[in-house]
Amino acid sequence: MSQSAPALSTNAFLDDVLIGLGGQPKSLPCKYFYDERGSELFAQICELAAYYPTRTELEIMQCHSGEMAALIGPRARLVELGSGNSSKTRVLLDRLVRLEAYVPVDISSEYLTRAASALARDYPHVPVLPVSADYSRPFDLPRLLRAARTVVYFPGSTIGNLVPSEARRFLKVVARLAGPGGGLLIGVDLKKDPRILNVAYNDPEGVTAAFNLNLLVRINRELGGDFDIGRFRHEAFYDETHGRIEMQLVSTARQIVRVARTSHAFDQGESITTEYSYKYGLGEFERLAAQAGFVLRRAWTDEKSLFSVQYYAVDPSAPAGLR
Ligand code: AVI
Repeated sequence: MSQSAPALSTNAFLDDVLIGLGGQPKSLPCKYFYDERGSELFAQICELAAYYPTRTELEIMQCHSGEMAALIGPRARLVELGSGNSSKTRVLLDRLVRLEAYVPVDISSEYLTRAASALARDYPHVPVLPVSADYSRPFDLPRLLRAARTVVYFPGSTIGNLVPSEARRFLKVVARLAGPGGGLLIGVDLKKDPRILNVAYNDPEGVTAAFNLNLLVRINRELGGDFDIGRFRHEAFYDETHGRIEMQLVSTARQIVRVARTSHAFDQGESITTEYSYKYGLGEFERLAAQAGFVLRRAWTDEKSLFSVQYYAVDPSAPAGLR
């Protein structure tokens, strides 16, 4: 509960934090996990034995990249959203024929520049045209004269961090970006035994806990907050009703926290929701994508059906408003 008037701010991070802490229940947007330390911790999560999505998606890519490349076809413009270090993309780039351009889009220009120059060195025949942008907002693509089609690549099941209504809206924007004849190659985490999910977000090494708590460290550093990190603990659980992992930071004491001249009272056991990670059934995600103007061409999964990579075409018969 916010006990004093929020400070005036021109800072989106501060605005979002004050709105989230003022809500009931309290929440914080997961996009703010990724400062430098948060990105490092996320990279460590991807290497954990318990966190199956990254290695399983890579395995699917390695097994089926030939088919994926055939569906994408020659002379495409491949646009990767949230490209990070573009590691999974290399598997595709090894297979794609006469790619007109690879356009990595990432909010972190530092990551982007590093990844783009490494790719340009390793794939000298592929024009790499990085775009530094927050892909959740409208942005322009570099103009190309010859690209046959635009294919958007959105790996990592980042789509799962949006609630389904936001995911649908986001996919509509992607369909518009890809345009007529375009496609979408997307990584989607699947529903499974909740025990596997619960361990993946509660790793014994405590890296996910550190990743979650780092959000409070970031608020303290960047927004002058006074969160006592020792008085919050990480919690993550699978909510079967909503089909999602919910991550929270739980206050272990009754306490008042100050952020930018606002006070926020916590009861003992009160939580801040920091992330949802939705898991889908194959048909369930296909229906969501169809509502955004996509038709499924092919879905690949691993042997245990933990994760999927799916290729969609922009539906030529979808009404313009859907695209
Ligand atoms: C980035 N995103 C898809 C991850 C996920 O699994 O939802 C973020 C994450 N949160 C905790 N561990 C990983």
